[in-house]
Amino acid sequence: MTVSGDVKQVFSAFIGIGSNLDVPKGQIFQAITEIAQLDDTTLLQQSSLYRSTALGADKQPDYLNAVVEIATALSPQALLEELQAIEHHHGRVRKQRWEPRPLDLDILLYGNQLISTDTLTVPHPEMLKRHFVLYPMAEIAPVLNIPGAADIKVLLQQCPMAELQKIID
Ligand code: A4P
Ligand code: MG
Repeated sequence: MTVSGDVKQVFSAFIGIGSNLDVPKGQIFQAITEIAQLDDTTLLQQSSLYRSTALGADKQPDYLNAVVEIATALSPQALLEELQAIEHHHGRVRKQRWEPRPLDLDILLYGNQLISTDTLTVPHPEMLKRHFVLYPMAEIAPVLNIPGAADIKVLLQQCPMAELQKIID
């Protein structure tokens, strides 16, 4: 007997979450709940929260950041669109790059794929040098290769924790 029908392939993906407006801790926990409720998606792991000064902008509130790992059968583009819809629910209005925001969701990794389209670059191009991405990611995935780059342990050695603070509740 043959079994027919679509079999959806499931990938592990890492999502970077950032917020520096409107009670960032609440924004991040709510976003994690919403990510966990996406179709064809399961939340696997979530990091602690990390506080850091806003990169690339003067006089902005500090950021809180976290990283989650999901298992998803959504395509990379479908996942991006779902994450942008969540950002939108959280009152994110895009005006200019690197402005303060209640919620920023970036696809850091999608399986071991290298993706370069008009709307999506994965691995996220800035992640390799950002302490607020690498430390929470290493907390939940200490043994991980970043496709096209290096093992996360090597990247951490090149990226001091500096003023990044892990928040223990
Ligand atoms: N896009 C391309 N690749 C991706 C991806 N892998 N994940 C496109 C998500 N989006 C991706 O993003 C602009 C476009 O990038 C999207 O339309 C999507 O098609 P955006 O979220 O609208 O704009 P943005 O976030 O202002 O710009 P960008 O370049 O994504 O900024 P980042 O890299 O997100 O940085 N300081 C601290 N301490 N912590 C932070 O989290 N974040 C930023 C923003 C600046 N400073 C920070 C932090
Ligand atoms: Mg972004």
